[in-house]
Amino acid sequence: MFSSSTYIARRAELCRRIGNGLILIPGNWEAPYNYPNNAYHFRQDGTFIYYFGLTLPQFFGVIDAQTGQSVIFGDDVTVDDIIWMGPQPTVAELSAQVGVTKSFPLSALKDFVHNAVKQGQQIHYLPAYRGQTTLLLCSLLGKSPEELYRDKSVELMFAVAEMRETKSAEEIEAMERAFHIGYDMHTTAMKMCRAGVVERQIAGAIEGVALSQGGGISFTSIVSQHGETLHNHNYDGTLENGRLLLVDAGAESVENYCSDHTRTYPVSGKFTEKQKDIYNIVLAAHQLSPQNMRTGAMYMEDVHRKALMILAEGLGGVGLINGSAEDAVAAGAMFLFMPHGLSHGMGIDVHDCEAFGERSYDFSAITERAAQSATCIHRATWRLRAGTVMSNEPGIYFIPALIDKSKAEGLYKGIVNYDKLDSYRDFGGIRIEDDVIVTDTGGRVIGGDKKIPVTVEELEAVIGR
Ligand SMILES: [Mn+2]
Repeated sequence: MFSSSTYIARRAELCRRIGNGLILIPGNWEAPYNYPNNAYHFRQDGTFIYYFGLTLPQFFGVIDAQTGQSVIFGDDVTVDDIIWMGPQPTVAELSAQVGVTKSFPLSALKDFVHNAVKQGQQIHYLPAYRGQTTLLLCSLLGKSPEELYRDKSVELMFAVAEMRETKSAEEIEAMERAFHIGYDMHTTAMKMCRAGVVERQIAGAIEGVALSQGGGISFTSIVSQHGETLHNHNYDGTLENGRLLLVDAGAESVENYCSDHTRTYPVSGKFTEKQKDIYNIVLAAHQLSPQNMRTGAMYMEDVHRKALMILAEGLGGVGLINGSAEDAVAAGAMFLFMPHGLSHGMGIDVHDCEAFGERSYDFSAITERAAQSATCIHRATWRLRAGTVMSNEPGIYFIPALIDKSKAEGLYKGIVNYDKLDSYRDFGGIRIEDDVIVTDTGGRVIGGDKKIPVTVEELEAVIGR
Protein backbone atom coordinates (compact mmCIF):
# COMPACT_ATOMS: atom_id res chain seq x y z
CA MET A 1 0.00 0.00 0.00
CA PHE A 2 1.18 3.54 -0.74
CA SER A 3 0.86 6.39 1.75
CA SER A 4 -2.62 7.80 2.39
CA SER A 5 -1.79 10.99 0.45
CA THR A 6 -1.62 8.95 -2.79
CA TYR A 7 -5.20 7.70 -2.38
CA ILE A 8 -6.50 11.08 -1.21
CA ALA A 9 -5.01 12.75 -4.30
CA ARG A 10 -6.38 10.09 -6.66
CA ARG A 11 -9.92 10.41 -5.27
CA ALA A 12 -9.75 14.22 -5.47
CA GLU A 13 -8.66 14.02 -9.10
CA LEU A 14 -11.48 11.59 -9.89
CA CYS A 15 -13.99 14.01 -8.32
CA ARG A 16 -12.57 16.85 -10.39
CA ARG A 17 -13.07 14.80 -13.55
CA ILE A 18 -16.57 13.52 -12.78
CA GLY A 19 -17.90 16.74 -11.24
CA ASN A 20 -21.03 15.50 -9.52
CA GLY A 21 -23.00 12.44 -8.52
CA LEU A 22 -22.15 9.45 -6.39
CA ILE A 23 -19.32 7.17 -7.54
CA LEU A 24 -19.65 3.53 -6.47
CA ILE A 25 -16.43 1.52 -6.31
CA PRO A 26 -17.14 -2.00 -5.06
CA GLY A 27 -14.27 -4.10 -3.82
CA ASN A 28 -14.31 -7.81 -4.56
CA TRP A 29 -15.96 -10.45 -2.40
CA GLU A 30 -14.48 -13.87 -1.69
CA ALA A 31 -15.26 -16.29 -4.53
CA PRO A 32 -15.95 -19.90 -3.46
CA TYR A 33 -13.78 -22.54 -5.12
CA ASN A 34 -15.86 -25.61 -4.39
CA TYR A 35 -17.79 -24.68 -1.22
CA PRO A 36 -18.25 -21.36 0.59
CA ASN A 37 -15.46 -21.71 3.13
CA ASN A 38 -12.87 -22.74 0.55
CA ALA A 39 -12.32 -19.67 -1.60
CA TYR A 40 -10.14 -18.94 -4.61
CA HIS A 41 -6.99 -16.96 -3.92
CA PHE A 42 -8.42 -13.52 -3.15
CA ARG A 43 -7.68 -10.74 -5.65
CA GLN A 44 -8.99 -7.27 -4.92
CA ASP A 45 -10.59 -5.29 -7.74
CA GLY A 46 -8.01 -3.14 -9.54
CA THR A 47 -10.02 0.08 -9.43
CA PHE A 48 -10.74 -0.39 -5.71
CA ILE A 49 -7.01 -0.90 -5.09
CA TYR A 50 -6.26 2.27 -7.07
CA TYR A 51 -8.62 4.56 -5.13
CA PHE A 52 -8.96 2.80 -1.77
CA GLY A 53 -5.77 0.74 -1.38
CA LEU A 54 -7.24 -1.98 0.83
CA THR A 55 -6.69 -5.53 -0.37
CA LEU A 56 -9.03 -7.37 1.99
CA PRO A 57 -12.40 -8.73 0.78
CA GLN A 58 -15.86 -7.26 1.28
CA PHE A 59 -15.36 -3.51 1.24
CA PHE A 60 -17.35 -1.02 -0.78
CA GLY A 61 -16.07 2.47 -1.56
CA VAL A 62 -18.33 5.45 -2.25
CA ILE A 63 -17.17 8.90 -3.34
CA ASP A 64 -19.39 11.98 -3.56
CA ALA A 65 -17.94 13.69 -6.62
CA GLN A 66 -19.34 17.09 -5.64
CA THR A 67 -18.29 17.29 -1.99
CA GLY A 68 -15.23 15.06 -2.37
CA GLN A 69 -16.34 13.01 0.64
CA SER A 70 -15.25 9.35 0.60
CA VAL A 71 -16.85 6.58 2.63
CA ILE A 72 -15.82 2.95 3.08
CA PHE A 73 -18.49 0.39 3.89
CA GLY A 74 -17.32 -2.81 5.57
CA ASP A 75 -17.93 -4.95 8.64
CA ASP A 76 -15.66 -5.22 11.66
CA VAL A 77 -14.71 -8.77 12.53
CA THR A 78 -16.60 -10.55 15.29
CA VAL A 79 -15.18 -13.02 17.82
CA ASP A 80 -16.44 -15.82 15.56
CA ASP A 81 -14.32 -14.38 12.73
CA ILE A 82 -11.29 -13.93 15.00
CA ILE A 83 -11.36 -17.64 15.86
CA TRP A 84 -10.68 -18.40 12.17
CA MET A 85 -8.87 -15.29 10.91
CA GLY A 86 -7.08 -13.95 13.97
CA PRO A 87 -7.44 -10.38 15.23
CA GLN A 88 -7.99 -7.78 12.48
CA PRO A 89 -7.86 -3.97 12.44
CA THR A 90 -11.25 -2.26 12.55
CA VAL A 91 -12.77 -0.87 9.36
CA ALA A 92 -12.22 2.64 10.78
CA GLU A 93 -8.51 1.89 11.31
CA LEU A 94 -8.13 0.41 7.83
CA SER A 95 -9.98 3.36 6.29
CA ALA A 96 -7.68 5.81 8.06
CA GLN A 97 -4.68 4.11 6.40
CA VAL A 98 -5.99 5.27 3.02
CA GLY A 99 -7.15 8.70 4.19
CA VAL A 100 -10.86 7.90 4.56
CA THR A 101 -12.33 9.31 7.75
CA LYS A 102 -15.86 7.98 7.38
CA SER A 103 -16.78 4.31 7.50
CA PHE A 104 -20.01 2.43 8.07
CA PRO A 105 -21.11 -1.22 8.26
CA LEU A 106 -22.24 -2.83 5.01
CA SER A 107 -25.83 -2.86 6.30
CA ALA A 108 -25.87 0.95 5.95
CA LEU A 109 -24.90 0.91 2.27
CA LYS A 110 -28.37 0.45 0.80
CA ASP A 111 -29.90 3.42 2.67
CA PHE A 112 -26.91 5.58 1.82
CA VAL A 113 -27.26 4.90 -1.91
CA HIS A 114 -31.08 5.17 -1.80
CA ASN A 115 -30.84 8.58 -0.15
CA ALA A 116 -28.56 9.79 -2.91
CA VAL A 117 -30.94 8.45 -5.56
CA LYS A 118 -33.89 10.16 -3.80
CA GLN A 119 -32.03 13.45 -3.82
CA GLY A 120 -31.62 13.10 -7.56
CA GLN A 121 -27.89 12.39 -7.51
CA GLN A 122 -26.52 10.63 -10.54
CA ILE A 123 -25.01 7.23 -9.71
CA HIS A 124 -21.74 6.32 -11.45
CA TYR A 125 -20.41 2.77 -11.60
CA LEU A 126 -18.22 0.68 -13.89
CA PRO A 127 -19.45 -2.43 -15.69
CA ALA A 128 -19.18 -5.37 -13.29
CA TYR A 129 -17.13 -8.42 -14.30
CA ARG A 130 -17.99 -10.75 -11.39
CA GLY A 131 -21.37 -12.30 -10.69
CA GLN A 132 -21.22 -11.35 -7.02
CA THR A 133 -20.64 -7.67 -7.85
CA THR A 134 -23.44 -7.73 -10.42
CA LEU A 135 -25.84 -9.14 -7.79
CA LEU A 136 -24.76 -6.57 -5.21
CA LEU A 137 -25.14 -3.59 -7.55
CA CYS A 138 -28.46 -4.89 -8.92
CA SER A 139 -29.80 -5.18 -5.40
CA LEU A 140 -28.52 -1.73 -4.40
CA LEU A 141 -29.89 0.01 -7.47
CA GLY A 142 -33.03 -2.06 -8.07
CA LYS A 143 -31.94 -3.04 -11.57
CA SER A 144 -31.84 -6.26 -13.58
CA PRO A 145 -28.36 -7.34 -14.77
CA GLU A 146 -29.27 -6.09 -18.28
CA GLU A 147 -30.31 -2.68 -16.90
CA LEU A 148 -27.18 -2.56 -14.76
CA TYR A 149 -24.96 -3.06 -17.79
CA ARG A 150 -26.98 -0.58 -19.89
CA ASP A 151 -26.74 2.18 -17.26
CA LYS A 152 -23.00 1.90 -16.49
CA SER A 153 -21.13 5.20 -16.46
CA VAL A 154 -19.17 5.65 -19.67
CA GLU A 155 -17.84 8.87 -18.16
CA LEU A 156 -16.44 6.97 -15.17
CA MET A 157 -14.94 4.24 -17.40
CA PHE A 158 -12.87 6.77 -19.29
CA ALA A 159 -11.96 8.89 -16.25
CA VAL A 160 -10.68 5.83 -14.37
CA ALA A 161 -8.83 4.45 -17.39
CA GLU A 162 -7.14 7.79 -18.11
CA MET A 163 -5.98 8.02 -14.51
CA ARG A 164 -4.90 4.40 -14.04
CA GLU A 165 -3.04 4.19 -17.33
CA THR A 166 -0.56 6.97 -16.62
CA LYS A 167 1.81 5.67 -13.97
CA SER A 168 3.41 7.74 -11.22
CA ALA A 169 7.01 7.21 -10.11
CA GLU A 170 5.92 5.05 -7.16
CA GLU A 171 3.80 2.89 -9.45
CA ILE A 172 6.72 2.42 -11.85
CA GLU A 173 8.86 1.35 -8.88
CA ALA A 174 6.25 -1.26 -7.98
CA MET A 175 6.25 -2.48 -11.59
CA GLU A 176 10.04 -2.73 -11.49
CA ARG A 177 9.66 -4.95 -8.40
CA ALA A 178 7.19 -7.12 -10.34
CA PHE A 179 9.79 -7.31 -13.14
CA HIS A 180 12.46 -8.63 -10.77
CA ILE A 181 10.13 -11.44 -9.65
CA GLY A 182 9.37 -12.16 -13.31
CA TYR A 183 13.09 -12.27 -14.03
CA ASP A 184 13.57 -14.95 -11.38
CA MET A 185 10.55 -16.91 -12.67
CA HIS A 186 11.87 -16.98 -16.22
CA THR A 187 15.49 -17.74 -15.37
CA THR A 188 14.26 -20.53 -13.04
CA ALA A 189 12.31 -22.01 -15.96
CA MET A 190 15.38 -21.78 -18.20
CA LYS A 191 17.55 -23.57 -15.66
CA MET A 192 14.99 -26.40 -15.38
CA CYS A 193 14.55 -26.79 -19.14
CA ARG A 194 15.87 -30.15 -20.31
CA ALA A 195 14.47 -33.25 -22.03
CA GLY A 196 12.42 -35.46 -19.71
CA VAL A 197 11.15 -32.66 -17.48
CA VAL A 198 7.35 -32.34 -17.44
CA GLU A 199 5.89 -28.90 -18.20
CA ARG A 200 3.99 -28.83 -14.90
CA GLN A 201 7.23 -29.17 -12.91
CA ILE A 202 8.39 -25.89 -14.42
CA ALA A 203 4.95 -24.27 -14.03
CA GLY A 204 4.86 -25.24 -10.35
CA ALA A 205 8.37 -24.03 -9.69
CA ILE A 206 7.94 -20.61 -11.29
CA GLU A 207 4.56 -20.02 -9.64
CA GLY A 208 6.31 -20.79 -6.35
CA VAL A 209 8.85 -18.10 -7.15
CA ALA A 210 6.03 -15.61 -7.72
CA LEU A 211 4.37 -16.48 -4.43
CA SER A 212 7.60 -16.49 -2.45
CA GLN A 213 8.65 -13.02 -3.56
CA GLY A 214 5.45 -11.03 -3.97
CA GLY A 215 1.73 -11.23 -4.55
CA GLY A 216 1.81 -14.43 -6.62
CA ILE A 217 1.21 -14.85 -10.34
CA SER A 218 -0.43 -12.08 -12.36
CA PHE A 219 -2.20 -14.60 -14.63
CA THR A 220 -2.18 -18.36 -15.19
CA SER A 221 1.27 -19.29 -16.48
CA ILE A 222 1.74 -20.73 -19.95
CA VAL A 223 4.49 -23.37 -20.03
CA SER A 224 4.16 -25.35 -23.23
CA GLN A 225 5.89 -26.95 -26.17
CA HIS A 226 2.73 -26.02 -28.09
CA GLY A 227 3.46 -22.31 -28.28
CA GLU A 228 1.17 -22.06 -31.30
CA THR A 229 -1.79 -22.44 -28.92
CA LEU A 230 -1.86 -18.90 -27.60
CA HIS A 231 -3.27 -19.49 -24.13
CA ASN A 232 -2.28 -23.08 -23.53
CA HIS A 233 -2.85 -24.01 -19.90
CA ASN A 234 -2.10 -27.71 -20.29
CA TYR A 235 1.09 -28.81 -18.53
CA ASP A 236 1.10 -32.53 -19.38
CA GLY A 237 3.84 -32.43 -21.98
CA THR A 238 7.25 -33.99 -21.37
CA LEU A 239 10.07 -31.88 -22.79
CA GLU A 240 11.71 -33.35 -25.88
CA ASN A 241 14.90 -32.38 -27.64
CA GLY A 242 14.19 -30.64 -30.92
CA ARG A 243 11.09 -28.85 -29.60
CA LEU A 244 10.69 -25.24 -28.47
CA LEU A 245 9.37 -24.40 -25.02
CA LEU A 246 7.28 -21.25 -24.66
CA VAL A 247 6.94 -19.73 -21.19
CA ASP A 248 4.57 -16.76 -20.77
CA ALA A 249 4.38 -15.85 -17.10
CA GLY A 250 4.31 -12.89 -14.77
CA ALA A 251 4.07 -11.87 -11.15
CA GLU A 252 2.40 -9.29 -8.96
CA SER A 253 4.39 -7.12 -6.61
CA VAL A 254 3.04 -7.01 -3.06
CA GLU A 255 1.24 -3.81 -4.12
CA ASN A 256 -0.52 -5.84 -6.88
CA TYR A 257 1.31 -4.26 -9.83
CA CYS A 258 1.95 -6.78 -12.59
CA SER A 259 4.67 -8.07 -14.86
CA ASP A 260 4.18 -10.15 -17.99
CA HIS A 261 7.05 -11.72 -19.94
CA THR A 262 7.42 -14.43 -22.55
CA ARG A 263 10.48 -16.35 -23.68
CA THR A 264 10.73 -19.22 -26.17
CA TYR A 265 13.77 -21.47 -26.32
CA PRO A 266 14.95 -24.89 -27.51
CA VAL A 267 14.67 -27.80 -25.06
CA SER A 268 18.03 -29.11 -26.30
CA GLY A 269 19.74 -25.81 -25.55
CA LYS A 270 20.58 -25.30 -29.23
CA PHE A 271 18.30 -23.72 -31.87
CA THR A 272 18.08 -25.53 -35.21
CA GLU A 273 18.77 -23.27 -38.21
CA LYS A 274 15.05 -23.32 -39.05
CA GLN A 275 14.10 -22.34 -35.48
CA LYS A 276 16.79 -19.68 -35.37
CA ASP A 277 15.55 -18.06 -38.59
CA ILE A 278 12.02 -17.65 -37.28
CA TYR A 279 13.23 -16.70 -33.80
CA ASN A 280 15.37 -13.87 -35.12
CA ILE A 281 12.45 -12.45 -37.12
CA VAL A 282 10.36 -12.25 -33.93
CA LEU A 283 13.35 -10.86 -32.04
CA ALA A 284 13.81 -8.08 -34.61
CA ALA A 285 10.19 -6.97 -34.11
CA HIS A 286 10.66 -7.22 -30.34
CA GLN A 287 13.87 -5.16 -30.33
CA LEU A 288 12.62 -2.47 -32.72
CA SER A 289 9.07 -1.92 -31.41
CA PRO A 290 9.91 0.05 -28.23
CA GLN A 291 11.23 2.94 -30.30
CA ASN A 292 7.71 3.33 -31.75
CA MET A 293 6.13 3.43 -28.28
CA ARG A 294 6.32 7.18 -27.84
CA THR A 295 3.91 9.87 -26.73
CA GLY A 296 1.30 10.61 -29.36
CA ALA A 297 1.84 7.43 -31.39
CA MET A 298 -1.30 5.64 -32.53
CA TYR A 299 -1.07 2.06 -31.31
CA MET A 300 -2.61 0.30 -34.32
CA GLU A 301 -0.89 2.26 -37.05
CA ASP A 302 2.43 3.28 -35.52
CA VAL A 303 3.20 0.36 -33.23
CA HIS A 304 1.22 -2.81 -34.05
CA ARG A 305 1.34 -2.34 -37.83
CA LYS A 306 5.06 -1.53 -37.86
CA ALA A 307 5.79 -4.71 -35.92
CA LEU A 308 3.76 -6.68 -38.47
CA MET A 309 5.85 -5.07 -41.22
CA ILE A 310 9.06 -6.33 -39.62
CA LEU A 311 7.60 -9.82 -39.26
CA ALA A 312 6.35 -9.80 -42.86
CA GLU A 313 9.75 -8.73 -44.18
CA GLY A 314 11.37 -11.54 -42.24
CA LEU A 315 8.86 -14.12 -43.45
CA GLY A 316 9.56 -12.92 -46.99
CA GLY A 317 13.23 -13.61 -46.33
CA VAL A 318 12.55 -17.27 -45.52
CA GLY A 319 10.17 -17.67 -48.44
CA LEU A 320 6.92 -18.01 -46.50
CA ILE A 321 5.55 -14.79 -47.96
CA ASN A 322 5.80 -13.62 -51.57
CA GLY A 323 5.79 -9.99 -52.67
CA SER A 324 6.20 -6.92 -50.50
CA ALA A 325 5.71 -6.79 -46.73
CA GLU A 326 3.42 -3.81 -47.34
CA ASP A 327 1.08 -5.90 -49.49
CA ALA A 328 1.10 -8.81 -47.04
CA VAL A 329 0.18 -6.55 -44.12
CA ALA A 330 -2.43 -4.66 -46.15
CA ALA A 331 -4.04 -7.96 -47.19
CA GLY A 332 -4.31 -9.03 -43.56
CA ALA A 333 -2.08 -12.04 -44.24
CA MET A 334 -0.17 -11.49 -41.00
CA PHE A 335 -3.25 -12.64 -39.09
CA LEU A 336 -2.23 -16.13 -40.18
CA PHE A 337 1.10 -15.82 -38.36
CA MET A 338 0.28 -13.49 -35.44
CA PRO A 339 -3.42 -13.58 -34.65
CA HIS A 340 -3.17 -11.33 -31.58
CA GLY A 341 -2.26 -7.78 -30.66
CA LEU A 342 1.32 -6.65 -30.16
CA SER A 343 0.47 -4.93 -26.87
CA HIS A 344 -1.97 -4.45 -24.04
CA GLY A 345 -1.90 -1.88 -21.28
CA MET A 346 -0.41 -2.98 -17.96
CA GLY A 347 -0.61 -1.89 -14.35
CA ILE A 348 -2.65 -3.11 -11.39
CA ASP A 349 -4.26 -5.50 -13.85
CA VAL A 350 -2.07 -7.46 -16.22
CA HIS A 351 -4.42 -6.29 -18.96
CA ASP A 352 -4.93 -2.88 -17.43
CA CYS A 353 -8.48 -1.55 -17.27
CA GLU A 354 -9.73 -4.41 -19.44
CA ALA A 355 -12.27 -5.15 -16.71
CA PHE A 356 -14.34 -2.38 -18.27
CA GLY A 357 -12.84 -2.18 -21.73
CA GLU A 358 -11.82 -4.08 -24.85
CA ARG A 359 -13.26 -7.56 -24.25
CA SER A 360 -16.14 -6.46 -22.03
CA TYR A 361 -17.47 -3.43 -23.83
CA ASP A 362 -18.94 -2.69 -27.24
CA PHE A 363 -17.11 0.42 -28.32
CA SER A 364 -18.96 0.87 -31.59
CA ALA A 365 -21.52 2.97 -29.73
CA ILE A 366 -18.96 5.37 -28.31
CA THR A 367 -16.09 5.38 -30.78
CA GLU A 368 -15.88 9.17 -30.73
CA ARG A 369 -15.55 9.28 -26.94
CA ALA A 370 -12.96 6.51 -27.11
CA ALA A 371 -10.95 8.41 -29.74
CA GLN A 372 -10.94 11.55 -27.57
CA SER A 373 -9.92 9.59 -24.52
CA ALA A 374 -7.40 7.45 -26.44
CA THR A 375 -6.92 4.98 -23.61
CA CYS A 376 -5.80 1.39 -24.03
CA ILE A 377 -9.27 0.18 -23.00
CA HIS A 378 -10.07 0.56 -26.72
CA ARG A 379 -7.00 -0.46 -28.65
CA ALA A 380 -8.44 0.62 -32.02
CA THR A 381 -8.31 4.27 -30.90
CA TRP A 382 -5.37 4.04 -28.48
CA ARG A 383 -3.03 7.03 -28.66
CA LEU A 384 -0.01 6.49 -26.42
CA ARG A 385 0.75 8.80 -23.50
CA ALA A 386 3.91 9.18 -21.47
CA GLY A 387 3.79 6.99 -18.38
CA THR A 388 1.61 4.31 -19.87
CA VAL A 389 3.02 0.82 -19.46
CA MET A 390 2.37 -1.65 -22.25
CA SER A 391 3.51 -5.11 -23.24
CA ASN A 392 5.65 -5.66 -26.34
CA GLU A 393 4.92 -9.19 -27.49
CA PRO A 394 5.40 -10.06 -31.13
CA GLY A 395 5.08 -13.68 -32.15
CA ILE A 396 5.03 -16.05 -35.09
CA TYR A 397 2.84 -19.13 -34.81
CA PHE A 398 2.14 -22.04 -37.10
CA ILE A 399 -1.42 -23.09 -36.29
CA PRO A 400 -2.35 -26.05 -38.51
CA ALA A 401 -6.11 -25.48 -38.17
CA LEU A 402 -5.78 -21.81 -39.14
CA ILE A 403 -3.44 -22.61 -42.05
CA ASP A 404 -5.90 -25.22 -43.34
CA LYS A 405 -8.84 -22.85 -43.03
CA SER A 406 -7.07 -19.99 -44.80
CA LYS A 407 -5.91 -22.27 -47.58
CA ALA A 408 -9.36 -23.84 -48.02
CA GLU A 409 -10.95 -20.41 -48.22
CA GLY A 410 -8.38 -19.26 -50.77
CA LEU A 411 -7.17 -16.42 -48.54
CA TYR A 412 -3.95 -14.46 -49.20
CA LYS A 413 -3.47 -16.13 -52.61
CA GLY A 414 -0.19 -15.15 -54.20
CA ILE A 415 1.05 -13.80 -50.85
CA VAL A 416 1.32 -16.79 -48.54
CA ASN A 417 3.46 -19.65 -49.82
CA TYR A 418 1.23 -22.51 -48.63
CA ASP A 419 3.50 -25.21 -50.12
CA LYS A 420 6.44 -24.07 -48.05
CA LEU A 421 4.21 -23.48 -45.03
CA ASP A 422 3.41 -27.20 -44.96
CA SER A 423 6.91 -27.96 -43.69
CA TYR A 424 6.23 -25.73 -40.63
CA ARG A 425 3.06 -27.49 -39.46
CA ASP A 426 4.83 -29.07 -36.48
CA PHE A 427 7.05 -26.07 -35.73
CA GLY A 428 4.98 -24.68 -32.86
CA GLY A 429 5.08 -20.99 -32.03
CA ILE A 430 7.41 -18.29 -30.81
CA ARG A 431 6.57 -15.24 -28.72
CA ILE A 432 8.95 -12.81 -27.03
CA GLU A 433 7.54 -10.34 -24.50
CA ASP A 434 8.76 -7.56 -22.25
CA ASP A 435 7.01 -4.60 -20.61
CA VAL A 436 7.63 -1.04 -21.77
CA ILE A 437 7.02 2.44 -20.33
CA VAL A 438 6.01 5.00 -22.93
CA THR A 439 8.08 8.22 -22.94
CA ASP A 440 8.22 11.24 -25.25
CA THR A 441 11.25 9.79 -27.03
CA GLY A 442 10.29 6.12 -27.18
CA GLY A 443 9.69 3.16 -24.92
CA ARG A 444 11.89 2.30 -21.96
CA VAL A 445 11.92 -1.43 -21.22
CA ILE A 446 11.14 -2.15 -17.58
CA GLY A 447 14.10 -3.74 -15.84
CA GLY A 448 16.65 -1.47 -17.50
CA ASP A 449 20.02 -3.16 -17.89
CA LYS A 450 18.80 -6.32 -16.17
CA LYS A 451 17.34 -8.27 -19.08
CA ILE A 452 15.84 -11.72 -19.11
CA PRO A 453 18.06 -13.62 -21.61
CA VAL A 454 16.59 -13.01 -25.05
CA THR A 455 19.09 -13.34 -27.90
CA VAL A 456 19.92 -16.73 -29.43
CA GLU A 457 23.39 -16.57 -27.89
CA GLU A 458 22.13 -15.56 -24.42
CA LEU A 459 19.50 -18.30 -24.40
CA GLU A 460 21.84 -21.00 -25.67
CA ALA A 461 24.34 -20.03 -22.98
CA VAL A 462 21.72 -20.46 -20.22
CA ILE A 463 19.79 -23.49 -21.54
CA GLY A 464 22.70 -25.35 -23.11
CA ARG A 465 24.84 -25.22 -19.94
MN1 LIG B 1 1.05 -10.09 -22.35
